[in-house]
Amino acid sequence: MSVCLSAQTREANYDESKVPAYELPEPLVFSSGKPVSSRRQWKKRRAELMELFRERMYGREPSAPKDISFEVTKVVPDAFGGLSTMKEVRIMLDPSGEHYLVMLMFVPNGAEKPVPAFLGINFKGNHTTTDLEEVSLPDEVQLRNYGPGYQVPERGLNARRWPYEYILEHGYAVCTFCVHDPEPDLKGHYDYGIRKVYDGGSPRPDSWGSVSAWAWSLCRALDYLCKDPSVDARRVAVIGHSRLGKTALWAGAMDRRFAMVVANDSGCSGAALSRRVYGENLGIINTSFPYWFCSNYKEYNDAEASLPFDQHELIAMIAPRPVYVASASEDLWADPYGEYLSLVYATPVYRLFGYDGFSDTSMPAAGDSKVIGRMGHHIREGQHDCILYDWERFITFADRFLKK
Ligand code: GTR
Repeated sequence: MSVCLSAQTREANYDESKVPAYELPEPLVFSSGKPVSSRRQWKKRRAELMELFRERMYGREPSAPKDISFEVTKVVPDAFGGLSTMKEVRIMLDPSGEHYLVMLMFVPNGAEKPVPAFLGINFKGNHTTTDLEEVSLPDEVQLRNYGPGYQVPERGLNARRWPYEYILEHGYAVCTFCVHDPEPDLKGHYDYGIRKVYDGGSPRPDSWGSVSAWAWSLCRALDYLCKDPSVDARRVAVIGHSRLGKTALWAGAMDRRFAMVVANDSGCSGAALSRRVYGENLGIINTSFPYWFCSNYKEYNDAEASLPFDQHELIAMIAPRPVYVASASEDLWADPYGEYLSLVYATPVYRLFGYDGFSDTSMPAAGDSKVIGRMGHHIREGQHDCILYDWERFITFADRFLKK
């Protein structure tokens, strides 16, 4: 009987009238029931939430490695017809030299240095983010860490998601690396990624999942940016689409050096409230992608109401830094309304810091775009994707906070 029930709830619900009645945990109330009434108390509450998210959902990441080296492996001073300097940087993830990121970066030429930057992971390889021939294909070490049988996708395949020239013309550097560099985004590939190295061979129920490993790698990329004089590491926006939007949110919570966070179509276990159980739900995500989160998280399959937190508290942990949540009207799998509501329910924490946020609980119409205080939101008409339309709005938002 119960098997039957759980199979039913694992089917995605798209009917608003079937969203269960739910009560969200209050970000400004400690687990003990005591209210948070000052910024100093929020510091403690935030630490309590971080601990809960680590133990129950993302898993525990290792501390930043010491003595990790960087190497600039390529410089092209006149990329995009002179608009930009392109660099490739090898960023070591462990002392063995067996695991590294190859970060591709474009810095606008002629702009006053250091410049603000966007940093985000790509799905299929640096060479898929642009047609530029100068961008290297993955090397032998990278391919070995992606696991056997990996087929290198064609150059420029995902270029529409990375409108580099537009970003550069607006005065921002842009930096990216392939998701598979730290940890392959493939089921059953634990043996190939960085998680295993730091887990000491085998995972525990609260060992980091791959979303945590990707987020941690964004922090390592930021470590490098702190040493690159062309970029202002105090003005870096971490950005991501979909599973990598989930990752950008967690990176922003984990590492307060990120000055801004942008999550595009991040959906279930990203910006969307889990308790709405609308579109993709925890049972579905933990079954399709059992390696994204720690194994404790599976306890909440078909039991969202028993989570000790919800995703609005992930947004709250980014406060008071600027945060942008974007949705697409046809991307119901990601629950656009639930993504928006997370902003609304994180607003009390922004207010504690003296910034306004969203308070209207009605669903914004397709095509709407709004900034209130340090929160931005839009819902693009169309499908799950990240295109120039989205970037135009991210840049307008970033101009408010990251330009001098
Ligand atoms: C889907 C997954 C979503 C989202 C998406 C993506 O298959 O169910 O949570 O992450 O992939 O990353 O494009």
